[in-house]
Amino acid sequence: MKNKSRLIFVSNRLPITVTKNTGTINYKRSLGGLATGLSSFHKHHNSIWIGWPGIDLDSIKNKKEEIKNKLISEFECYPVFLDKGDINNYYAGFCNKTIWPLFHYFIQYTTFDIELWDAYKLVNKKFCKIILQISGPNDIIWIQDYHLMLLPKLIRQSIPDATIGFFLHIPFPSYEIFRLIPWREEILEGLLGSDLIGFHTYDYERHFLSSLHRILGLDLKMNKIDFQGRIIQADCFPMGINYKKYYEKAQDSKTLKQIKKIRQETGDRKIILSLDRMDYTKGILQRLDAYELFLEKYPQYKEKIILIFVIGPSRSKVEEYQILKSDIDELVGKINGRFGSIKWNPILYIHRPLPFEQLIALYRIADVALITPIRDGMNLIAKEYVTSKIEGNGVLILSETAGAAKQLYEAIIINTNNREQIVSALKQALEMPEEHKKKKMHKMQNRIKNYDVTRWAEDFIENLFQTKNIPQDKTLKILTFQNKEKLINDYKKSNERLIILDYDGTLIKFFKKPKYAKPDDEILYLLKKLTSDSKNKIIIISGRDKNTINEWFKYLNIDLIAEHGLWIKIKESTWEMLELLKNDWKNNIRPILEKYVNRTPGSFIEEKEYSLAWHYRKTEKELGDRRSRELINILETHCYNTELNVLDGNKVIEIKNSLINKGRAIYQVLIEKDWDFILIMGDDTTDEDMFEIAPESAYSIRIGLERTKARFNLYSVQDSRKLLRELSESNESIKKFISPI
Ligand code: GDG
Repeated sequence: MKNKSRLIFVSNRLPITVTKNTGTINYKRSLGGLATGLSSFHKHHNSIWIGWPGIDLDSIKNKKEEIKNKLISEFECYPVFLDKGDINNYYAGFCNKTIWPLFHYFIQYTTFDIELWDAYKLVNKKFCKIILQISGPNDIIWIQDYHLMLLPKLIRQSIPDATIGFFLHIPFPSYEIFRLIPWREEILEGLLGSDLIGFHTYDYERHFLSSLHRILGLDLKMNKIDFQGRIIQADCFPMGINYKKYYEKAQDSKTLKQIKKIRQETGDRKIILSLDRMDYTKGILQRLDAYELFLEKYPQYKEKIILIFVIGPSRSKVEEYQILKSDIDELVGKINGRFGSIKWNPILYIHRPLPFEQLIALYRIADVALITPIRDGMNLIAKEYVTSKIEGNGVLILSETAGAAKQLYEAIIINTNNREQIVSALKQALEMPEEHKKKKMHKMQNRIKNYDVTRWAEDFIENLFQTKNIPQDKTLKILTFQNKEKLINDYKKSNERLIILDYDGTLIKFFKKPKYAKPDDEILYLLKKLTSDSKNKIIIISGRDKNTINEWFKYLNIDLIAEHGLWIKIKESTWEMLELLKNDWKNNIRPILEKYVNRTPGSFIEEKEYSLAWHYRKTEKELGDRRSRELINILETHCYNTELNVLDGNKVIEIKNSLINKGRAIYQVLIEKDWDFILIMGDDTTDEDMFEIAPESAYSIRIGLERTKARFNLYSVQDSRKLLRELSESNESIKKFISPI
């Protein structure tokens, strides 16, 4: 079973909701865009669904197994059971009090609470546990929505080769909003466990990419993200509906019966339909306000129109929703009181979920659908309405901040905050000539039909497969446990060992100012311990100036190479210049760098004896990257056909004589002896010259997950230190005590 490839949908809620009524367990289809949309796809594909069945574990403890078995056998649904605490802190908490308001730009309703965040992490782990139990090696895992943004990374950690897609159904907010979350890095890294990340619109996609760039500092190539040796893709896929189902249902005899019933209440008045789940993002109060103004401005419509105002109850335990509900009740009462008469209420208020037939009947009969969310990921109701208007005799009014507006641009597009505009839109809609309506409807219907929910899901999955075929970075080779064991064994067996270590980014992490990166006790202790073994020759090689390097390491019995190989100092002797160089070029290059310092806040020039460096680590990421590209272009033109070399380092551009490079600098020492163990570690492009020149048998390691000519990669400075510690402790013959410096 586990070898056969299946599609595993994972979402917070299963498409089946379990309820308990005086001891009896009931199973019914869940409402909501995602459940309704994907259910049809689920039924017709070799797929299973993992999610929460919507009931708390505490109330069904002794029925857990029974429910699980029924969900699996009848619906191909695997439950993740959540207890009351999870539901309060994860679902009602972090999901609905943090992510939902913030991603919809409602900062005023957003709570940042570490307890809720912990619950979110915990529940994502619970989902992961179930997925790991159920999934097989060939399965495709497709995770849905904002409740599970940490899940892709959690799965990836356990199944590195898994095929994982993620789709966000709500907007991804702009960087300025997203950055407010204290746990923004974890959320982005969680999502990056996926192979493909989908959004409804290009706007959401570009907000996401911009957050990756600005928060995680990742380099992007269009919509491709190069992260930890994997290529991840972000793209937009506007979700569709089950077109056929709505189109056919609109003509069904049961629907026609419902229409007759509705007509008994409304007479032949023109019907304006408003239908939402109770939510502050939906712009419900603004809509009522606009309707009130319409009635005031155009009294000729008195008794000729009716607003059928359907609100699906939702999240009724959350305070903001309770307040919204009472504000709506009050406003509806006010409008009906102000404009109504014995024969007519301008608003017919329905506060309950409607059976499907009634919903379709309303779609089919409504002359206007007034859909004006303040923010909405997509809004499937707009698409359902258009599809159900089989005669084309309706008008859609839609706000520009609903994802659907990007696709349904024949609608009358409004700004929710512009009351007057909504009023004019209503008038225009009510008076629009039939021919005109039909034309617009027809165009939108075709678009919805061509990209229905099946096509949408297939498109996503096709792209997921294609993403998997993107040549993943074969040059990235993490030093595995086995390789490391071999390295340590080779070290132990050898008698003539050469260890060449870059400093910044290899032995010590980066600091905002280079002078703060002084060696700490741990690294000095490790180096001292390694040098105390007479079989070891240790060289520190750095781009730094010789005085700093000397000052920091003068008490250690090691060789030093400074300024990328210009200077060498063997143990206690004095510094010697490896190449004889001229320096007059600096006068031409310095003014260029100075201009860039003035234009780029946070950048500065470091002047070394035989080189100039422009540092931009403290500059705002995007600006620094852009300026560095510009500067490199200018410098390369200047240095063309000279003996100068422009080095693109880690947040630094360095100009120096091309005769100086770390590879050339270590060449002599590499051939000086028949070394039986060589270890070379470095972290940036300037270290690549060493990796290139190293003999095949050498252990060359690049710190950080960049493509490299080195044989291996290690994740971080901690890992390189760990390796040095293990080497220093591996040799039993030098177990004597060495005091830390
Ligand atoms: C998210 C995003 C995005 C509503 N009332 C009744 C009822 N519904 C059905 C509608 C429609 C669905 O619920 C609501 O669709 P939305 O598009 O508004 O989606 P949400 O569930 O809010 O959630 C949203 C969507 O995901 C998909 O990606 O569009 O932006 O927030 O299908 O028909 N159905 C019945 N009675 C009701 O009273 N039977």
